Amino acid sequence: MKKKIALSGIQPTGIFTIGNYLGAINSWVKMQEDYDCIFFIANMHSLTTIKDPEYLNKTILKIAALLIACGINTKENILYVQSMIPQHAELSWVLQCHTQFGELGRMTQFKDKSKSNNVNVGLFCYPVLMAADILLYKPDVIPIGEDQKQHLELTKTIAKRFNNLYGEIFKIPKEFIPQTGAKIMSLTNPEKKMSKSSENKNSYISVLDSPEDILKKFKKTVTDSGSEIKFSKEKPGISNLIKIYSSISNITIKETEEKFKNISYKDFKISVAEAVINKLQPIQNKYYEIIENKDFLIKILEEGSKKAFSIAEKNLNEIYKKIGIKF
Ligand code: AQP
Repeated sequence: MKKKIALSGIQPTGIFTIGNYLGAINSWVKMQEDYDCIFFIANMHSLTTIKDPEYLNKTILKIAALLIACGINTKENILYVQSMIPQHAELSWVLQCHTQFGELGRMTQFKDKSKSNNVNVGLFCYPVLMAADILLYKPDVIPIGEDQKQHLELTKTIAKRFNNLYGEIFKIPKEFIPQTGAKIMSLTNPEKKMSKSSENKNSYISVLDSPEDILKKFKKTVTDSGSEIKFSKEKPGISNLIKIYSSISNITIKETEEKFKNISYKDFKISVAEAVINKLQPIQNKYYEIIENKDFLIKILEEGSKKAFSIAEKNLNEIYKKIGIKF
């Protein structure tokens, strides 16, 4: 029987964090069992923030190597680079003509990222390109972190609007959010999400951080004035650590609370750091093997892009015919 399709992407804005890993990549790896997966490196999205060609180019290959090191199986699934498929940008334009200005202005990520003076139009239109990324391949499910939920809701709204106008074109995708680790927060400000492009290196754990750095960063994490290892709204710092420990160790929040019930904050931080170090060690070892072989990585991305192109070309042709811009 034909499997359902799952699709998701990651921006090459930096080496990914344990937030990206626990919120997204870890579930991508698990989903390979039950779905035909399409994964892409969202380099067009990263142009909204990165204007450094050499850095961007190198990071694309690093992300590809990391995904493979984490367990993405490129023989059975598709891994490609967004910019190799021109249909993403083409469909994005079509969808922009069916999206309201106000809808994009309400996006939380845009509001957060547009606080500085340097706000480009790409940042505003980002969710429409994301809608195009998804709808182009007619996937069934989208594994994402909770931070992307609002963007996926907008994707569904645009798809329904489109289908109402032109007839059934797009499949309405469902989100898949992992139960634990859905949103990992910054280690220095637990009110903000952990981000790979943050200027403060202590705010995140990169999956390639050394054991020494991981321990140092966890020891410095912001916690609260209490002493109990308890998950609650009033304890965002400790709750974030509990979330990290639970998802890394594959146990529930309750089980983590129980396990560390008579432990000090200081010792708990060390235990979280050790669990993260142990989880990342094999991924790092594999990564350093793969990254040496640039030709192998480029070949995988080119092969994946060929497969993605044939799906995207067929689907965009259908869309163009339906909306009356192709004979
Ligand atoms: N802190 C997080 N907790 C859980 N999941 C997260 N994701 C991102 N941050 C967290 C999930 O990772 C996937 C890939 O993200 P992305 O690279 O496409 O974009 P992003 O959400 O903007 O991630 P970053 O790390 O915050 O990147 P920058 O710093 O470049 O903006 C997505 O599924 C996302 O939900």
